[in-house]
Amino acid sequence: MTKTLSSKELTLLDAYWRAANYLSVGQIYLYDNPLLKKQLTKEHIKPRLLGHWGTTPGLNFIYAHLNRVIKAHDLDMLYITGPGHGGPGLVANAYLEGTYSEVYPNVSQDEDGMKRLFTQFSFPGGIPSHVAPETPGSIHEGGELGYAISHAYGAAFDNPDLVVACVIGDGEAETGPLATSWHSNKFLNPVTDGVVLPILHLNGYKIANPCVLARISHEELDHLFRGYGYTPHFVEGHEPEKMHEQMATTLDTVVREIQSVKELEELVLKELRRDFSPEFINRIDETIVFHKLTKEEILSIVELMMRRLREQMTTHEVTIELTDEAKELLVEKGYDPAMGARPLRRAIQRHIEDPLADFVLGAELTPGSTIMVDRAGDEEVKITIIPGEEREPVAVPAGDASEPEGSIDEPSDPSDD
Ligand SMILES: Cc1ncc(C[n+]2csc(CCOP(=O)(O)OP(=O)(O)O)c2C)c(N)n1
Repeated sequence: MTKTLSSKELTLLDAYWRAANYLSVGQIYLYDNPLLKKQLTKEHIKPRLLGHWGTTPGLNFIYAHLNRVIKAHDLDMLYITGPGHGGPGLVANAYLEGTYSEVYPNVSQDEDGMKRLFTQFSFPGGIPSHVAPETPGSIHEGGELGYAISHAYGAAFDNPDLVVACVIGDGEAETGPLATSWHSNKFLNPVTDGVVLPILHLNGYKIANPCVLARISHEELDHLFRGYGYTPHFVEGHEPEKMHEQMATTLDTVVREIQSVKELEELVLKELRRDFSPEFINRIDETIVFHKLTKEEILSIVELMMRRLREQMTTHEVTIELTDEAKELLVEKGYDPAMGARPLRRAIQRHIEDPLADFVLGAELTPGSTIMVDRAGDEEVKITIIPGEEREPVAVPAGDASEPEGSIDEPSDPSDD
């Protein structure tokens, strides 16, 4: 399989990440001996430690990978970090890039500067242990957890070309402000606003205590975030080489997804501008792009539609059961790439409701009966009634499967919804 990262890119990314990690560890622990040229002694270690290591390698990892996609896809990007004491990570990256020394020339790009970088961290007269106003380029102050996503969306509003990557700590995710702010995507206009890319950092802990989102199953997490309107991707593991490749591949996929939505929006607007006057265009509040339905989604719609029919049949005190094969047939008959799942309503009517109605009108359904719906071949549905108690099974004549499917020109079924 072709890899996203060449071996050179992988080596460089990993080297950058390890350098940022070293600079972060140095800030937390080292008072002196910044390049470890001398044998490490107790005197080189800070007497009172502040900050904690847990979140930093993750923040640095994401930082390095975002730099790669910014260059690879020519992106305009902002990085917001929410988790706890992530300060050393962000300061380390600003130093590694040279920005820190540009803003603070006394923290120079040499051994002396590095010593100053390490000693000033969380030290009287120095810098705080979280990202603060004095951190170059910062717009989001760490320290009080809960506002990473709100600030990320705030940055994206009215900035159509901006992608805001936002790391959320799994501990931070348990604060009230953060837990509610996932819904900010409802206020985003894909044409006039930028994009927020939330990255949930599931390192399992808020300092030393377990976090809920890291302890629930992938399935539950996936459903939760789909419910909020996001498309989750999982990047997980502990071997750096594999993680780099996974992260690079995932970020490329995500960037392509973002770009295709943006391009589609632009295309729709371009088409509209061609045929409609500006007065009309100005009255459009929002453009919503519907993605193609997957087979699983159509199966779920079959279930929903059948639920309605089941409810109706309860007035006759009968139940309906569909085999998986029958559902497959309905999916085949009821899905059209151009029309989505709209023909499904008609397929259910034609293949199930109509033959059933004839049967209900022509014969009495005994209370307690079960209507079995199965597939009788490539084209047909077979319906069998299993009477409540006393009667033999009765086969219902199948609907006319040769009848043409509803076309786009057909007026829509008023019962469609
Ligand atoms: C509103 C608020 N409550 C509590 C704290 C204290 N605090 C600082 S870091 C932290 C843990 C944060 O956990 P997480 O976001 O998972 O970050 P990580 O553990 O990865 O550093 C807590 C509770 C805080 N800074 N702000």
